[in-house]
Amino acid sequence: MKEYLAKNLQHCPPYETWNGKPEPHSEVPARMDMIEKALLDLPGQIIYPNQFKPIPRNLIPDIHDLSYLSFLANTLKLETEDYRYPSVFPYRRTDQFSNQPNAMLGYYSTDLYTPINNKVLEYAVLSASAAYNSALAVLEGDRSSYALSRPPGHHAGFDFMGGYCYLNNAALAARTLSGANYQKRVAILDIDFHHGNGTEDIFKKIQSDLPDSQIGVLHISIHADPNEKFPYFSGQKTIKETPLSQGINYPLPLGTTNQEYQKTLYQALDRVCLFNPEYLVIPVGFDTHEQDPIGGFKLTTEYYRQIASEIMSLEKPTVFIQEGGYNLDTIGANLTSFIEGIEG
Ligand code: Q9C
Ligand code: ZN
Repeated sequence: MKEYLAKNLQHCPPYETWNGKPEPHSEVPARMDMIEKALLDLPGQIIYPNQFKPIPRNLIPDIHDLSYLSFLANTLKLETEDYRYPSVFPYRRTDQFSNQPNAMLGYYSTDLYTPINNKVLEYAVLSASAAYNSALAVLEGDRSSYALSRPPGHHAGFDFMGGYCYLNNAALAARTLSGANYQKRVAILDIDFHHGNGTEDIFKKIQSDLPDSQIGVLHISIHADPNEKFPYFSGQKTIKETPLSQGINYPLPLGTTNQEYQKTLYQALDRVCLFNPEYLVIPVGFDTHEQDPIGGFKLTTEYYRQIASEIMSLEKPTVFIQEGGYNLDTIGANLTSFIEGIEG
């Protein structure tokens, strides 16, 4: 399997704010050093950014709003690499926009975890390129590929950033696999600890008017109960009557074990099979691990092998995209176990 590595070691937000106080940022460059170390010990072929093909110009505007992209483009004009954080957010249902820089930063942000500087667009594009190139590998016939992307992407929505994410890597992979008019069916199964609210938002917006029979990209997510954890305002359990365009959500309680997770994984994989996709996109987060500092599930390193092999048993060409996973001591072993499950 080819593994596309976008480490972006320079990307280093200094802190995230919790309860008004700065705390060390969880999404640190060292995550990717540990990931690269693990990859070097595995038989796959690591592809570095100097070998990435550039993302065609039309693709990103297919999944993100032009005004949001122009906001991101304007970050290039910031004078320093100092990270800026929002201070003010629009109140609900306001119809008044503001071009004032601080106001715009609040408008396009969902939280105090995702700062901007004059380099974040470059980092986000490189991270998205790993996802795009992974999708190309599968389109060219590989059975699987893995984008080791940083910054992550699944909390970036059609017109917002958040949860450490700026551009939606998984959505870009799905768009690439599905084609311009979403002719080919793609199922996204998000197994990060947090709800994939950004990806859900994008495909909801793109497909809002479509009946179930015409959905091109189906979004499914297994994640922590949003009554307990970020992103709080999305990811509640789907009911039978919910149109497929809204996505399918499986919230799980804190403390979820391998066995409990496995039951839900089977249900989710059944839904994937019912949809009968040509391709799979799997946003992967090792923040479901028992020792993750910001998670709250109890999955074990050994169990990731089984998750990956259950996914591969569907026998669909599959693109894996790295999202979260914040324990530097276990992220390497977790990735190794997962990749061994992919390779069987
Ligand atoms: N006090 C991803 O896993 N919450 N993003 C942190 C710490 C933010 C996670 C709270 C979680 C964002 C890609
Ligand atoms: Zn996460």
